[in-house]
Amino acid sequence: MTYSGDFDAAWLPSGAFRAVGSRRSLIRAADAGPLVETVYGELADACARFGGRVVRGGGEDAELVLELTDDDLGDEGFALTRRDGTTTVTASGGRGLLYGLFHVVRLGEDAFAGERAREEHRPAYASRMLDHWDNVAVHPVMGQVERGYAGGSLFWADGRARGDLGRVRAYGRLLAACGINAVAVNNVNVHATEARLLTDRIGEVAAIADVLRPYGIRTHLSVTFAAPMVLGGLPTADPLDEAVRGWWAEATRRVYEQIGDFGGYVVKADSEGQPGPFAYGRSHADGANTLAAALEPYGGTVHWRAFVYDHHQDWRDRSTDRARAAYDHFTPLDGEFAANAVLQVKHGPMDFQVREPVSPLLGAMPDTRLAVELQVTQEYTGQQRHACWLGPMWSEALRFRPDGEVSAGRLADGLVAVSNAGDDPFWTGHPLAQANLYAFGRLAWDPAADPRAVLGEWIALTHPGAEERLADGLHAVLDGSWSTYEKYTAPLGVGFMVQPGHHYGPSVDGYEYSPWGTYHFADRDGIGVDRTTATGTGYAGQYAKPWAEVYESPETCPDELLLFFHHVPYGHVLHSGKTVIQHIYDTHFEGVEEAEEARRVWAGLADLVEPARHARVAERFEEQLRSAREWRDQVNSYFLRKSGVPDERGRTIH
Ligand code: BDP
Repeated sequence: MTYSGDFDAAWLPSGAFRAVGSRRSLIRAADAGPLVETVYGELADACARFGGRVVRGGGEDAELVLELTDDDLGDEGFALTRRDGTTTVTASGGRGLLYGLFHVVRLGEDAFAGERAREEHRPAYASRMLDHWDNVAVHPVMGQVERGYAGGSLFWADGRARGDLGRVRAYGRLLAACGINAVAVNNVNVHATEARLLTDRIGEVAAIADVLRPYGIRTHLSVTFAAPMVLGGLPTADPLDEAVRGWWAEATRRVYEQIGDFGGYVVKADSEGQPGPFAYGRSHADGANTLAAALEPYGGTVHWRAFVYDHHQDWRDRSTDRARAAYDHFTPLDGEFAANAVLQVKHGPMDFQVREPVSPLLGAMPDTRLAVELQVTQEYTGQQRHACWLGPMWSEALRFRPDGEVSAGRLADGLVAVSNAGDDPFWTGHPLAQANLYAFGRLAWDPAADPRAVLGEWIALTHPGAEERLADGLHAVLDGSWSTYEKYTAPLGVGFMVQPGHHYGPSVDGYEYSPWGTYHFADRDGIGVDRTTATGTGYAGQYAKPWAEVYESPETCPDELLLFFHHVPYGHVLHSGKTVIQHIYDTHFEGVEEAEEARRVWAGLADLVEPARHARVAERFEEQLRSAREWRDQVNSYFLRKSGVPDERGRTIH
């Protein structure tokens, strides 16, 4: 498919279709639906470009066959075989066929070489969703996309749904090509204009849903818990009130009149000022279940966020540790949520920091459907001005097992992420941040995949036919970029130390004396938050064994999480053999050196990368380096002055 818009082709440049587009293909599907049409359209376009041919039906001798069969592969799975010169993709549903086609595109020429025994592919997570924190109207403080670093919204412009949805279609196509099957089109903080998308403005959502549907993507909407009052004029939003329940049922019926395959609602309630059931003395299960009941007749789901905490915290009160909040609020409700309610849990207990342990809630609600929420938009990881490839971080989180067993299986039932895409020509502001979006989709399909291999896929698809030097260079600047970012920012899992409000750049004490519950407790003697059961907030005790024990003691706690769980003196010796203070100095110097090296490597790739893309990344590396030095200097001089301990290597600390 070609798009006339002036935006980057990301991981679907036409060259990626050379192998499939130069062959004779056959599509066999008895009752073709919109997804089969999409598969046909993709192949027809590729063939028009590369001289192949695609036919429907039968007969013909083909090199690629895509076929709907009765195989039991689920709606999204597919099987791949190659025998006697024919590569065959079979699927039992249209989505499976589309994912199978994109799989063949990813394999390129390899899909047409030798023989291939039957391989079956099925997604690990049935729900693979992106939340867009997009406002329809530009918000005075947050702008159009809350925590968006890639321009304006893909969906909304000039206060309404875009008239030309061509770019949304291209987005849907990119998402399908990495396996994403659901999108929520507006911000979880629902302001007045956006609230109305649920009722009199649902037609705009329907227009977006129409464009995403052919790529197998279901559309969801963030709604305000107070909707029965603000939209329905009722005196209450009490979820157990009959009139309120009736209002939700009727509003939902109307939504499905317009969008037959509507995915459901996303709700942020009793969180950072959003309304919720607490106002009526009701539980979050009561709240979620009222919306779930309204959605149930139509097969919809409510994603209810577990990001509930007190943001007017007193640092002296150890019982309200923000890290404990989600577990404390929600575990007593296990078993009470409706079957079509999904509790959406941030992967860490705090808020998308560069390093956090995995939320203990994920292992503690066996009778509740859970989804893990990741943040692809780089709010706390460099805001798409810094190169920070998050595949390794997510891979680590998704492989975590609450009971300590290493098993296949999944951490939860679904996977959700906050999108990093916008109307920027490169989609993601930083062109290399496209790799994060791609990796989210691929890891949601297969969380056991090697993240480095996933990055390799993205590199190969995005730069088909490129010299090995380019792939090596991209690996060199991205493979270790999360670790580099971690080195020059907040150390050893302590988190934050960012500028309040916009969260870009260092401010060691930025959140230290405010009520948000985000502290490092540094004083002249030491640093870190005591979250042990013995002497601290008790957070470590929210884990099952072995983790409760591993985290409880500084002897066994992994270095990278030490300050998340423990308050220790600066002279505390890490497993690495370094003291905490020396670790802070060393990592901050190293992080800057690594950023310098990445900038140098990137500069050396100028002859291999399209000039506009190269220039955009080069400009971002300049800013990354400026910012990394600022982090290094602020953090190192802060701790030099607090601790009075000099750098043992005698480097100048500014
Ligand atoms: C925080 C963001 C804020 C979001 C909130 C959320 O700073 O903009 O509204 O998460 O997840 O990380 O609701």
